[in-house]
Amino acid sequence: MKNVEIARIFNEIAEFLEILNENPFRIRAYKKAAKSIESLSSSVDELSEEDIIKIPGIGKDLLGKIKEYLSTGKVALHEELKEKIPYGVITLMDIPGIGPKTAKFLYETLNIKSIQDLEKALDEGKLKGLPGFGAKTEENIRKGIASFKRGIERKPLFKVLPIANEILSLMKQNKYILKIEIAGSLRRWKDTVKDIDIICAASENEKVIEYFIKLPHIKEVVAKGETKVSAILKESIQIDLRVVEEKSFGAALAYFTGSKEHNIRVRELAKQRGLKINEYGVFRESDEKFIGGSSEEEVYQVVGLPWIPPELREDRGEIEAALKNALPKIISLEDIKGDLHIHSNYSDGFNSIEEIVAAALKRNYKYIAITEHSKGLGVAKGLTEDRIFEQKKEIERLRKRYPQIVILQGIEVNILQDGSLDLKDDTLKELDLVIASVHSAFKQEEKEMTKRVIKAIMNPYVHIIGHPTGRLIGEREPYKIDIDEVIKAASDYGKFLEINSYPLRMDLNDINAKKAKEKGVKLVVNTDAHSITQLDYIVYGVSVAKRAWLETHNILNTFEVEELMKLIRKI
Ligand code: DGT
Ligand code: CA
Ligand code: ZN
Repeated sequence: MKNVEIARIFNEIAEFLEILNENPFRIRAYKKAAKSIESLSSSVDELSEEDIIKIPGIGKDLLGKIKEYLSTGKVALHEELKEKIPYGVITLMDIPGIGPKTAKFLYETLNIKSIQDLEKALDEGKLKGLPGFGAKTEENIRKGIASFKRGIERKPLFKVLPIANEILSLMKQNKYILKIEIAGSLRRWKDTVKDIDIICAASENEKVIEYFIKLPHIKEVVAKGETKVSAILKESIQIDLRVVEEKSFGAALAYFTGSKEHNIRVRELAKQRGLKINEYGVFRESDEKFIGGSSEEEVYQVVGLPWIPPELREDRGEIEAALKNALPKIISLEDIKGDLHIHSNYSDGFNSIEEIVAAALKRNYKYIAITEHSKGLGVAKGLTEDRIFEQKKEIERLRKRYPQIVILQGIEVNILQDGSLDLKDDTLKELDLVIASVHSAFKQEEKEMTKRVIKAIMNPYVHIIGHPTGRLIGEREPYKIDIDEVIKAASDYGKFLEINSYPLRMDLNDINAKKAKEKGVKLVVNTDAHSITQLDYIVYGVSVAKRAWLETHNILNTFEVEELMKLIRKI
């Protein structure tokens, strides 16, 4: 996506400017813009100028830079900065503990221009004796490098999926390709992925491979053979393309979709039938005769199984269920009838409620809930009681104007340290829907945090616990909480747990959401959108729901309006 590329360029400009010790406001402006662009769900080249200027943090100057990139593929300022400072110097700042001052100092005193240079300098003892570099600092840098390396091993799904889809659509334009699919953890919608795996069948392998390595995304080809290419993308993601014969396509796709654990189980079943499955097909063990493999259905069928959706292929009971013909009827995007966690510009959201209503109607939603933050500490522009009252009036006006959709006035109320809420019950009971979330004091002990959240569950006006574990993928670990106890309390008090679709959250995750289902607790798949484009994030929450084996009846926002209102006890 163009967005990923522009965000990368803006971030790099900010980092170069930091090294040059430029105006902090200017630096922050680039970082903020990068963040907004990265979280857009439509590509900037599909947006009008008026839409782009509405993106938070984009003014005239940055609009100019975006236009420059869209017409030339480059931003002149970025190019100039790369001339001034070697590119590798800014990569030093990816190491936790190394800021712009240190990066600049290392470059100027030891000509360190990359992480490899830095490791070498450490090993050769060159940092010893430099002003400000004691043994402790050296150790911290080593630790920082190790943690950086661990961090790049896996990337959040949402950073990789749009790039993979873009590559897939470019590949589909090549006439020598007969079939092509994304495989691996990406096809299973795992929340983090190591790399991109693509499988294709081609009429001429060589033509396809040549085309692939010339794609604009490719930074470096690591290995190239007749049937496989490994490369690194500009975003530092590894990608593997495998080209197979058409008759093996299904077998290769199944093999490389994994998971490894799932494949092992399928192969065991094959063995029991005197068959052998590998990436080339299904074979009779006695004489190696080829039995099939052009489609995945064929592969599953020969071992006596129905086709299993990739999201279930984790060896978490799907083989047993499939053998009994009892796979869950997992939900799909079309089952979602509304979004019950949306922020408008009444708090820290970007769009007006009316714009949100229009966007929801475009998605054919039957209902939405506007759920601002409450006034408490730490959250931007949280609503006071007065503002809640003002908003109520506006929502009532909009209800008259848009009778085709139900607009609920909700709130995302903060759960305070002791489990009380930062709005009075008298206020909460006036609202249609109450989500309670933890937004502060993340470092509590497990017991305390569990008690805190359960206390919120016990509040009679709370319907939903928002993003129940607080994790931010790759950025913040979940807070310590006994999720089994939380699920039990939700079951006891008839409350809902959220699957927050915000791609950094995906919280509850698949495993916990499946546990909730097994205890009879209903979930709700919300976006937590802060702009109308973010309503598209719903696909990430739906993917968690699929991986959690959820069916429509397990999810609050798949119900029709009337049932929904009963379930939240409003009629
Ligand atoms: P990740 O770590 O996010 O890349 O996860 P995957 O599942 O995409 O793993 P990856 O890329 O290493 O391999 C893709 C699939 O290929 C994997 O899900 C199953 C299959 N596969 C890879 N290596 C092996 C292996 O040694 N044995 C078996 N049975 N399958 C393998
Ligand atoms: Ca993979
Ligand atoms: Zn929240």
